[in-house]
Amino acid sequence: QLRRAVCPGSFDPITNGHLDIIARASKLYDVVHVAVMINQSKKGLFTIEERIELIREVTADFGNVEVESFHGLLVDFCKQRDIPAIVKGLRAVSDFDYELQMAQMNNGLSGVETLFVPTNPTYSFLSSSLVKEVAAWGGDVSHLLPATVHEALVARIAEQR
Ligand code: COD
Repeated sequence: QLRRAVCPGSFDPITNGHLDIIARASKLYDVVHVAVMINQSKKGLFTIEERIELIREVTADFGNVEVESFHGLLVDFCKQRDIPAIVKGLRAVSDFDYELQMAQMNNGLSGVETLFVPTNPTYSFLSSSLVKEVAAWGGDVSHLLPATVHEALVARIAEQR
């Protein structure tokens, strides 16, 4: 039986920090599912389809990453696909409180385990929202995103002006 894990998130858009966690998970598991979780209360800069497309492009070389969106609870995504493990990056202690709550809630709901991978220190300050803010004000974020994602971000910001 294939060993599966999921890397969930909003990925609006995917950053080098996300990509580092997905790459490391893809070496530990046979199949890594990347789940773009739909949150109707948050309107993103990119549509769900655009996020999926960008993630597919930058994870294609890994060979064992499947990307899809999901509307609902992460534990239901896992149940439907027989995924026993959630892999998450931990950036700093500030992430810990909320991540621990979610890990415990998810485990209580369905028994799914959460495994934390310590963030590469190069990306410990990096989040999609900071990248969008800095880019919107003209700051250079090209070193924080895969090249195709950076191009898409710059284009989207230009469109919005
Ligand atoms: N370095 C390493 N890892 C990173 C970095 C970085 N710089 N940035 C992000 N990550 C990792 C983290 O593990 C993070 O959790 C994940 O990538 C996703 O990040 P984001 O910002 O795209 O996504 P979030 O934080 O909005 O994702 C939250 C979820 C969508 C995972 C969560 O809300 C969820 O599971 N929602 C589904 C509904 C549900 O089941 N709710 C109940 C939860 S108990």
